[in-house]
Amino acid sequence: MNSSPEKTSLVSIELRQQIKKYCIVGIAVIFAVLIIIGLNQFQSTHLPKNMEEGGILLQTSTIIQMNDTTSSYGLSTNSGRPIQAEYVSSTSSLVGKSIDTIVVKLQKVGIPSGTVKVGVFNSDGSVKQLFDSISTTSIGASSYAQYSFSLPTPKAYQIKSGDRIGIKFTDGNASNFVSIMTDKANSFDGTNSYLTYYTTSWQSFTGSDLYMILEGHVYPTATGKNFSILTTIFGNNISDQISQLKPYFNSADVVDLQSNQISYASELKSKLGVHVAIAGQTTINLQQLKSQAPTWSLGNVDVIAYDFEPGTVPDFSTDQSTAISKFSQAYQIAHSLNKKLWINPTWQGGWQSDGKQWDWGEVAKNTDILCLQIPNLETGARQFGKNTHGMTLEQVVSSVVQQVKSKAPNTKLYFQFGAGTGQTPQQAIDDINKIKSLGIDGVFIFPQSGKTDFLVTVMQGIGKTS
Ligand SMILES: [Ca+2]
Repeated sequence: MNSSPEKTSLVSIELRQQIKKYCIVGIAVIFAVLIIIGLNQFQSTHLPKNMEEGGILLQTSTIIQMNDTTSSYGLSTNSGRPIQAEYVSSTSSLVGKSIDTIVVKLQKVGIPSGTVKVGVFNSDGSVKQLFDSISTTSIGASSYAQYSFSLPTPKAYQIKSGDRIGIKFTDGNASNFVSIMTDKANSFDGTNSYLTYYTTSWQSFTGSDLYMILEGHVYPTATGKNFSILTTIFGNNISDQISQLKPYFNSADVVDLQSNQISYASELKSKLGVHVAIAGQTTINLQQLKSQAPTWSLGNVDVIAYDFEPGTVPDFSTDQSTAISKFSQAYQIAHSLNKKLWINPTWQGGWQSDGKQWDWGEVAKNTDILCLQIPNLETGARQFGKNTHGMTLEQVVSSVVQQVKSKAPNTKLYFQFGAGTGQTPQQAIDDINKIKSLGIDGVFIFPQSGKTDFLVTVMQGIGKTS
């Protein structure tokens, strides 16, 4: 996170929120063309301290199921002895425990080539559950080092009696192999769990263990009234919309206004109890934001929103370092006004020309709220997921959660779902319900102008009430 002179005074302020907006500009000349223009919105929100207990701050917790870090003796793994593992007997303390991460200590000897598989193995040596793989080229030769292998979040594996947890390497030979560290002091779980390796049959060493750390992680998800919603209200009849939305919003939520409707901020706060975000009335660049934002009446505003999407935002770039520079500047602008920053980039815009995707953890370091638009991955996402980058909606969300929560754990993470042409509330409900338990802080529901009914239906469908 960037630092600013105001940061200290904002420590108790939470954020969330954000932006978004789209304006429909109908140019009904001869061609009666409707042009939908995405409006950037900047909003800022100060969240009260007590919001931190209501689904705004969701802390990931780590549960360590095995922690044997005694280093005694290395054992080779190669074609003649392809599996080294910790055996889980029926009385093992590991039975029934959930893990998503395996840590072992490895060293390369000679010049083995191939891939080491890490996970759980069956009695016949086949892979029961692969956690991850590592090429021998990525294993150090000078000394033993810890290597960590994880299932994609939020997947977990529940350990069963008879499991063999470890590594498998079927290449190499007696001179070129992968060595794994063991504990000959049997520090873990007595003879209930112990070292085993496979040659042409399983060999058991009840007085030893692998050097091994097994971890599970819990990604709490707020539910019901505490599930955090970002949304935007625009168009006509703002007061009527506020009245209609009252049963569904509370202090866990952030509602965005465009800067020309900022006068409704006090009504939003008093009637809905939400935090208020503000965005530029039209798509503006950073320089315009910097000059305009101080002129807005920000007294009831908590968050400033900065949109970042192709086609509508002058600052847009697919280059990660360029984008992060923009986010960093926006952060400084928001915090100079004692507001939090909400950025709203698109997942697809995060694919660089070289084919690499942004590291969303690095992006998240430069904002208080990261809301990731997943256009075409929004409602109807499943069709999109099959033909774009080969990732499903759940895989996209899980990968972003892992990056953001590991590098910027204090940044609030949201995904945007919207009401595009021809999309139904049920599609949004189905997709949100698929990903709401994946470790996110909430979702941004973007209705088209004045479509309050859509918003209400979605709120009901995902169980969100005040
Ligand atoms: Ca043991």
